[in-house]
Amino acid sequence: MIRHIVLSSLALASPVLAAPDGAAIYADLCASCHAETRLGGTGPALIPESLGRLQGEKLAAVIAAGRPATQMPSFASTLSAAEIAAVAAYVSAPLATLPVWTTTEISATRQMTDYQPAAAPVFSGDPLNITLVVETGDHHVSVLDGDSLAVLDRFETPVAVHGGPKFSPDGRFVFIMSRDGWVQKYDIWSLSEVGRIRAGLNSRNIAMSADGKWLAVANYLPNTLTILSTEDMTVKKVVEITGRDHRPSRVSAVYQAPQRETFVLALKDLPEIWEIATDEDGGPYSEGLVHSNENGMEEAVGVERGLFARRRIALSAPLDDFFFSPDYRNLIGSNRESQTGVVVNLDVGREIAELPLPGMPHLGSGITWDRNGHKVMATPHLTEGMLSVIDMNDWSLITSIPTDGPGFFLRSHDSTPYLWADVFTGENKGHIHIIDKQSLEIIRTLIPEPGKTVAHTEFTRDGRYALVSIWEMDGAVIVYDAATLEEITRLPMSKPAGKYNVWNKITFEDGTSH
Ligand code: DHE
Repeated sequence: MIRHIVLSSLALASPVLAAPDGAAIYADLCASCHAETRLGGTGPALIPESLGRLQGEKLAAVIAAGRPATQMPSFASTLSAAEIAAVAAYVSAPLATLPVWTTTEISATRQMTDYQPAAAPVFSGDPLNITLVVETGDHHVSVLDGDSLAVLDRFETPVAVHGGPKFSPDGRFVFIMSRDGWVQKYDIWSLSEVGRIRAGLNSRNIAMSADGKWLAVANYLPNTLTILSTEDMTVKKVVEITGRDHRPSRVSAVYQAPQRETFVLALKDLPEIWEIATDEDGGPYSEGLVHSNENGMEEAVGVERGLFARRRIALSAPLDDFFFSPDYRNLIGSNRESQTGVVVNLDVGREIAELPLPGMPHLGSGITWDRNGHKVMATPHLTEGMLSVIDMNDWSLITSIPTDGPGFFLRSHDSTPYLWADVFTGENKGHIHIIDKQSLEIIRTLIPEPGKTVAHTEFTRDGRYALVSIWEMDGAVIVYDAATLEEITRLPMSKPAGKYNVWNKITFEDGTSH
């Protein structure tokens, strides 16, 4: 009825074709799922910060066609192309005022289930050889036994999970985050959800403290880091992100630095790195702080101590993508728009080297291994068919390996001589390169489903199987014998994306990105 009035009043208002009113169409057709505020309800938030690259024609195409296997219907037969474009433009416009999302609002979203924790795993397999498969097609996670390859449970997640789930140090609990800021806790032993809370409105990723007590949620919107208690998912602290010059910043990502007992934050809009202590003493690195000032001189700054004490490290330019050396003393960072990366030594708190890194490196997907007595790292590039391999002793570029197209993810395992690199976009998407970690030669290219997206590898605990996603709605996880590279089986899944083995993650396996 409302829609009828909206459209017919438009028609009456002008005999010439009036431009459709995107706001009115939104209120009529979209608000019931996505909320009048556009901040999300059963459907995701529809604001530029959440839509990201889904803009213009791409966004209009989703409104027209809907999203298969979700509640998002097709509007192609309900709305004209001009109406679809108007509503797309409306949801692409920034909100007039930034929403308030403080401890009070976050706490009000907390929902705990009344599940009964099991005293021991309710299944007979190895709980540390569980692999979680994030199925983004219908927003579920499959709990896969890494030995029998049986799916032990399949549970619903918040919409649009992004980034790696984070496991408690003993591997029993896992935390999963959606781009809309929902964080879900799941008990692997009991195969049950524990609860969930909306920690941000537009969130990037999560990190767990080394002692397993705290979970940090990196937010774009608002400009905050939310720290939750992992025990009961209550809000412990909401940290406002403002620079030394009082400008606010989005948090691109947060990482756990286990040896340092800190969280390390990549800030999208400020030339600073933040380190936040996660132990009661304030961490060994919260004292005697130094940073380089505008003139490149080192100067001491105020010492903060105690749980969540903050340290700022000044940079020459913002870095929004990180990789760490295995001892977490050095951080390799890049600004996606620049052609270079820098090495920041976290002990001395300043940049110590520069690296040539063209083609938008995706450092977050980097992995390390030993080669000729040196620790090396490799990172794929998001905009060109290339992998950079870097010597972590002297930060030199060992080689650039040309691939069949831009890749997103790399994986390896201690027990295999190979690394697995996908081609995520371009005409060769779906190719998987198997690369010898010593010769750096591509020894085989797998093309399991020509024309389909095939990406993201994960190994089982012992490295016996390599699991690869056919990243399609009617997709599958392909199980390969990691030694012979022969296909063992396919497990049907709904757009499987990332896969995460408990053991590889909690032991910080070299071949996995952290
Ligand atoms: Fe990701 C991890 C950033 C787009 C799927 N992605 C990460 C991490 C970061 C990141 C910082 C590491 C966080 C962690 O795991 O704790 N991703 C970004 C971007 O900046 C980028 C390019 C743009 C954006 O929209 O945010 C981006 N990412 C994507 C996608 O389009 C992908 C392919 C599909 C999707 O679901 O959004 C995607 N990102 C993933 C996955 C991981 C990830 C599956 C976890 C990888 C892992 O093995 O740990």
